[in-house]
Amino acid sequence: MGDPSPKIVRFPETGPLLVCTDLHGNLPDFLRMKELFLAARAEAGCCQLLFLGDLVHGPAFTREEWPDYLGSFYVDHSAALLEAFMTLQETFPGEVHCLLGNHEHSHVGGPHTPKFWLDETAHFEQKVGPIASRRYRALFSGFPLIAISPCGVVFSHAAPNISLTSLEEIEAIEYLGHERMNLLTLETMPMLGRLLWARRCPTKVVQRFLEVVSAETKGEHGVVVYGHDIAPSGFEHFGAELLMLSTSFGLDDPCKTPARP
Ligand SMILES: [Mn+2]
Repeated sequence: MGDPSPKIVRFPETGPLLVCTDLHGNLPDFLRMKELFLAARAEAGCCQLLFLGDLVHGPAFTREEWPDYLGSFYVDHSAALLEAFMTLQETFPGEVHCLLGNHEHSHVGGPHTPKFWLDETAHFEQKVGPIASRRYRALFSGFPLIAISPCGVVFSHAAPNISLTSLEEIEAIEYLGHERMNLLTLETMPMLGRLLWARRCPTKVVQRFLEVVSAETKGEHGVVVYGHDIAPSGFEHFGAELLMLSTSFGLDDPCKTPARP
């Protein structure tokens, strides 16, 4: 049976859209986005807020142990961040979204992730307990995979290193049953794996991806914005088609845009 949750978010024609990625339990960064969202909403009368996945699973170091390569210090507040996200989503229905990241997928059918703990999927569920784990799995199961804005931008968690022939292929993706996915070579990964794990993407592949999206939405889509990786200056672009926004960790606070007051 197919998953009934839509895998594609389609944004309205007008209004501001705020995008942020890979918070990995960084609650102050989430609250900053919330503040910007509320301000933009008050000014414009509407606003869309999009996270590109990996809300959860943060570093487990004390301030003393914190390595330089992880950027500005923060404490992992993954569960509190999810609670704040759900509250915001309930308060503003249809305006707050999060794409599925590989870290959320690890709770609903993907391979368990070993970034900051040997098995941080099991670690997180053990920490929050079975009742909260069930709620969070239900939340993650409903996360979409890509978002499309009529202004010409498409959003995904990782680089869209997939050969897409129709958007229906994305709608048909199932999250369950990928626990043993081979993460070592992209070639062996299914479409879902590539959408959640690819760090880069050849120009021809992203151009083809954008052609398919443009043809099916009768739009002119020229850019894919994604996250999943560290860009020390906050963002990085590859050619004209790919814009990567950095993860929260691995980056000093002044390099996060817009800058904190
Ligand atoms: Mn990721």
